[in-house]
Amino acid sequence: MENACSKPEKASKFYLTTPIYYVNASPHIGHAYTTVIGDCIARFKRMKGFEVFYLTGTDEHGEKIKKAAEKNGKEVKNFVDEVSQNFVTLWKFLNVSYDFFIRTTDSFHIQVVQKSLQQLFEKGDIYKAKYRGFYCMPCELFWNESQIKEAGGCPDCKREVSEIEEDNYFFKMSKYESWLKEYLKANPDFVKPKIRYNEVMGFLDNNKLGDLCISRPKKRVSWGIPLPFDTEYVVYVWFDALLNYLSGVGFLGDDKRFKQLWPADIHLMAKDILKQHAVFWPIMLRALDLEQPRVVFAHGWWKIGEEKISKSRGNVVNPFELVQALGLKGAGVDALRYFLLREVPAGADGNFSWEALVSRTNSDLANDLGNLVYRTLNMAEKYFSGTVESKSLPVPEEFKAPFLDLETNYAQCMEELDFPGALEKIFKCISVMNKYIEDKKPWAMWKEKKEDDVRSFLAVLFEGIRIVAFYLYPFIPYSSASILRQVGIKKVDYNLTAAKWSGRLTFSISRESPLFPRIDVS
Ligand code: ME8
Repeated sequence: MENACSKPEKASKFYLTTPIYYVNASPHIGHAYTTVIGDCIARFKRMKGFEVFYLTGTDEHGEKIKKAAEKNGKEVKNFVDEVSQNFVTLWKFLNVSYDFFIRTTDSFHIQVVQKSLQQLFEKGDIYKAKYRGFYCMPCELFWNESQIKEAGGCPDCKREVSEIEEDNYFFKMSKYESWLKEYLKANPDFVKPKIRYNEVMGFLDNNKLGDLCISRPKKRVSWGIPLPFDTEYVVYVWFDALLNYLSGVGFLGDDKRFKQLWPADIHLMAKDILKQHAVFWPIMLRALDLEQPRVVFAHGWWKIGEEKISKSRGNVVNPFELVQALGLKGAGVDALRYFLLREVPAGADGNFSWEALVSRTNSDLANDLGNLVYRTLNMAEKYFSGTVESKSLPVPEEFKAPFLDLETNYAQCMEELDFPGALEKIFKCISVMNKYIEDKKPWAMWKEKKEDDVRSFLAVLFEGIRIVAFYLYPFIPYSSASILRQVGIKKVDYNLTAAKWSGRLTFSISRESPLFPRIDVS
């Protein structure tokens, strides 16, 4: 099995990133997906005792952004401030525990970009030459004539491209081509999952790496960071954007912090921007004499039918509206997070539908988890006025295998970003507990006046629920905290070592409204 983010771990820090998202439109479910994956990893790593630094942010320069501002009748800086804030608001709403939100219009970032450009220019890795090519504005990518002819438009998005001829600055990527090939051969775990690694290797085998045009004349593109050695030009957005991973952790500003955090342990993104992260980025780092990130992980796309969900295709799903439509109060956010992480393996594409979201929520969260918690709390209330004090905690035979499997293999699944795998293990324990209630028939025990048996029966269930709530924390943090409060655990230290059978005998419940009422689909 592949291991995306555990090896090799340096000291106790863990630095992870999402892409910085374009601010030409508001965030959608695709952006939420990457950021929720990042949050799930960040919470898990914190539970394992790592000092986590989780970076996300927005990519705010370039022609595409300026055009979007004009279309909205706004001054460009006001426009990017507004849209960037929509991302911040969404991440707070989705309970994303990021540590820093970077914007490419932040002045410290601009300085890092300019200083890095200057370094590369002085080193001779940047030169000026005539440029002729075809430009796809939505992708912010250049192509040559044969690529355009073959694809009948932009090879990535199939849209129309514009022909451009002008003097520009180039970054000598070709100089590093053989180094990159060797590096990737020697580090087959650098790009994950394997299918994406093979894609990058295939790309490098079938294409000669040209130098990268990294400037745009200011007269054509005015919204960008000026080149420090020629202010008639601004820098290409990708060159600007990728450097956020360095500026976000103190590069060329706070040496101590930078040394502590760099290299990144995992860069998360979808497969659409793999080339920039697995080809451009390692070469930029090599040219800057910096260490390589540990892992570049490219997940799949959420689609509707055959179409990728994207703002330019106009089929976006708004996460705020989805959560509201679920009508589950606070737990609606968890339902969406759960669906995104449970429904498809992180490497594969997923098909989004409202029906699938509702069905997942009803079956797993309302029926299985919600019911288990609700029934157990009800019994504690009915039989013991909410306080269960048991003399013993006999772990039932049928609990042993699934709980041991969870304890032994959960971390491995999480390290491999196998979220459905980790959740299946948790839900196996939940279903065993539900079956235990059916089999044991506590109401019959109660009738037969076996009070102590009912006490230990409930204590076992509460302990099992306490354990699964810990393991669920990275996925559904709001509900995990609520479950723990309801079984009487007020102060929680989310640590994996606490997610074990503890021999706890007393549970004093404190009820809250049901977590996941069934959603009516009629
Ligand atoms: O590319 N399914 O920004 P962007 C899954 N600014 N993930 C999706 C998705 C979908 N349908 N749609 C978007 C950029 N994403 C650059 C990045 S980084 C130095 C610069 C997610 O706003 C996914 O993470 O187009 C994808 O890679 C990213 O949003 C693209 O965001």
